[in-house]
Amino acid sequence: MKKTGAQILCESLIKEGVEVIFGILGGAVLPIYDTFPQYPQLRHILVRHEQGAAHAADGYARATHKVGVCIATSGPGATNLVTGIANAYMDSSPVVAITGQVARPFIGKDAFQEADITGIMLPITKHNYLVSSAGELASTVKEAFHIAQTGRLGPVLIDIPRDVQQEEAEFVYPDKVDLPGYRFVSRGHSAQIKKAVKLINKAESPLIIAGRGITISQAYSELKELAEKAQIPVVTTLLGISSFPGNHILNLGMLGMHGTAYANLAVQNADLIIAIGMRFDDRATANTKGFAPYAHIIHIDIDPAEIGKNVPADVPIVGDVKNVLKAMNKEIDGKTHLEWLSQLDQWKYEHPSLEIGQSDKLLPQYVIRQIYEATQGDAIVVTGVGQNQMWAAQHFVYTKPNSLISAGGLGTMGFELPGAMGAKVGCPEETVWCIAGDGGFQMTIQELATITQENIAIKIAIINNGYLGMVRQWQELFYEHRYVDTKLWNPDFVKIAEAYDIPGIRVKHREEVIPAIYKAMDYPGAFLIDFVVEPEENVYPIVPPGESLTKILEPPRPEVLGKGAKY
Ligand SMILES: Cc1ncc(C[n+]2csc(CCOP(=O)(O)OP(=O)(O)O)c2C)c(N)n1
Ligand SMILES: [Mg+2]
Repeated sequence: MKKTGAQILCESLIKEGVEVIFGILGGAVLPIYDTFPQYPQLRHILVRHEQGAAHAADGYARATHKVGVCIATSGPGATNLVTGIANAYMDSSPVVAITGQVARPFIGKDAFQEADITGIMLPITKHNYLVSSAGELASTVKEAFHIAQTGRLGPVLIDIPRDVQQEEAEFVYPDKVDLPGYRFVSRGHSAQIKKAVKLINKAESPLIIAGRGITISQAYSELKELAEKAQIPVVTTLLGISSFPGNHILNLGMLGMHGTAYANLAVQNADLIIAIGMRFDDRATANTKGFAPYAHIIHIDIDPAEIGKNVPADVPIVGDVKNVLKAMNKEIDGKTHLEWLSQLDQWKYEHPSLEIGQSDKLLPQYVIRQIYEATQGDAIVVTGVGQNQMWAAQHFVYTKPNSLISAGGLGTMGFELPGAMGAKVGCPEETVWCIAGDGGFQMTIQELATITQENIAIKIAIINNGYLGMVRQWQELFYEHRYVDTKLWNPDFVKIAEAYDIPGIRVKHREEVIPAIYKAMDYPGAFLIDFVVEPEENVYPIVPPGESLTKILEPPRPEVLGKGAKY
């Protein structure tokens, strides 16, 4: 039976198991929207800015391990998706973006709302399509979903001219894809695995660096088995947080620019690094010249392009980390590494990096810690970018797999609100906390309307320091305290929330924190807390930009100094 391109698209999405689409309509996607009522199984969530649609699809994808879908009209609708798609690309998040394009006869004529979106998105998508006939749509959707969710995950764009949406064609959904040029390796090479096992079995001070690849391939138990069997301590990248229990004795926390001192010291003193599903991002490695000077490096990643890109690997293993770890674990000897672990304990004692100082002031770290205490880790935390993100990474204890969602690679302010929205839509049973910066929150603040219209019951904690805090911190530490344009005049966020029909309260004092958090959690719908925190609090430890991981600046407050900590 013949169907229109728009119907073929909807039926194909249903075949792929899609339940939710985030988007905004416009002329070039009207035929698609016009068919939505025929497919009530597809829930469309009307956002207020296309950037929000892309971030929501990304948050949904990360929280559910499914593909997130967003849709926008041609021209400005499509270009508004760009930041969100780039964000998904940098963090290997499987998103399929659908855009309307001007009708085929108008392409290349600078038609109204025409933009070469496949050209624009070429470097920020894993693949993209400009669909030239309705007959191609079904196989295009099949391919797009296959590419987005296999190998190294990532976003795929399908650009569909308006007249293709209206054209009729036979609908047959293919069983398989035919992509001879698209290959990925999921099983690691056995000889490489043997080499790695040999190194692990003879290492004296081994260290695991766990990245987002663990979460993507859901290799939590395999990672735990490796760490526990051979007593190997684990440090995580920002996106690797929650791939290994935050309260595990072998977990040293995050490495890198804002990593714990002991995680960074572990990297710099290890004789073997087992880097798993991570890409040696510069925020994790600091200056690569001085990175892990004594270590052999085993690098396990599904993407061969990552091997040797930033840090050379002695034993590269290309494959899905779950499969590779399974194979490796069979051959690993039980070990205790007593000397190494006691050295690490010593560093922990000397550098208590994450102790929160005793203070009458409202410290942002305390706020995050109390959200952890109230939830006991049973929540998904979605952060903004900057200080709030680092405090959320440091002071919440992520005991549950995949419980931190954050814009790591692109560092996109404004991700927090729509990202949290997407996570909550995907996981309605979960408590979702949006930890927002007062700056970042205002970049996608309009999504409060979506939250109310669609009843998305997220809890929003604004870490309101009245500054573009992380940049102010850099001005303080590296630009001799010259605060140029980082101070923010802010609106009354509680009144803003109320205007969007979301209850909110302001918290200015320490003793108000816990009751406010419980009030938010007890409320059945969305709730906002404006935490007016100490404005010039800094994120510590910090490795200054350009330095190597051993140059660790720790907090200069006497009350949090550990014995023997040096500055
Ligand atoms: C879209 C975007 N623009 C600019 C930046 C640069 N930047 C990084 S952190 C930061 C400050 C963020 O301020 P806020 O959201 O209030 O968070 P805070 O650091 O104060 O917690 C800025 C401007 C960015 N990361 N993203
Ligand atoms: Mg701020």
